[in-house]
Amino acid sequence: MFNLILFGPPGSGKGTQSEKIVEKFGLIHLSTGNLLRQEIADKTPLGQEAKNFMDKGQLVPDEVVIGMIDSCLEKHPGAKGFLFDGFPRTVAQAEALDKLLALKKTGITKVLALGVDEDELIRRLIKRGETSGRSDDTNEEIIRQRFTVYKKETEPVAEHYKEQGKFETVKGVGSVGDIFEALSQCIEAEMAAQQSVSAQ
Ligand code: B4P
Repeated sequence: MFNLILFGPPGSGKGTQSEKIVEKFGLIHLSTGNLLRQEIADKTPLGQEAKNFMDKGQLVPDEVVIGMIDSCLEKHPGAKGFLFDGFPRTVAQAEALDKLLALKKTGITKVLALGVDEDELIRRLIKRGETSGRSDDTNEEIIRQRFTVYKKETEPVAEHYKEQGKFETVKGVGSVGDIFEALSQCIEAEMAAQQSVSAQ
């Protein structure tokens, strides 16, 4: 299997690039942000709990998102691979993901991080908030809170995968097409390396 994590701060373009990657490479897209927003739209108890955290710029509790990912993995037994978008966001989530994948005799192949500076991120999120109706994008204070949480809770996830030699950063500023091209090159190189190992 080819299991990719697209990593980066809020607004770095994970959702934007994920849609293009899954289309080109035939991976199953697992976005915890999208799954949570769907729960909110469906007015489920899980969605109502999640909304309280998301509207404050906080992370939804680990056990909630890990449970969601677990049931999504179960729904796709024959998948060629998964693209994890916005997950894992804490070291506990990363450790849980490693264990879930090990149970399926697979693991994370590569982590690609989108590098974007904070001023650009704030500009993008405020702009998105004007049209998306997303309550976590409309207030600059909440957006800043999301960066604070990112630095404290999510940046250590990068270390977790650097220790495993799987982490690579790609420039996340420029046109969506150019960034996609750079990501595609990394993915193709990784797929070729995986194939040559399995051919040996
Ligand atoms: P997410 O839905 O994951 O979203 P995000 O981090 O805000 O944005 P993303 O990086 O996907 O950016 P996008 O492509 O949309 O998280 C939302 C919330 O859900 C979190 O704050 C948290 O509360 C909760 N949550 C999710 N996962 C969780 C987890 N695992 N654990 C706990 N809580 C969790 O791009 C942003 C904007 O930039 C768009 O408007 C886009 O059009 C624009 N853009 C993209 N690429 C661009 C480019 N190259 N140039 C200019 N603009 C660009």
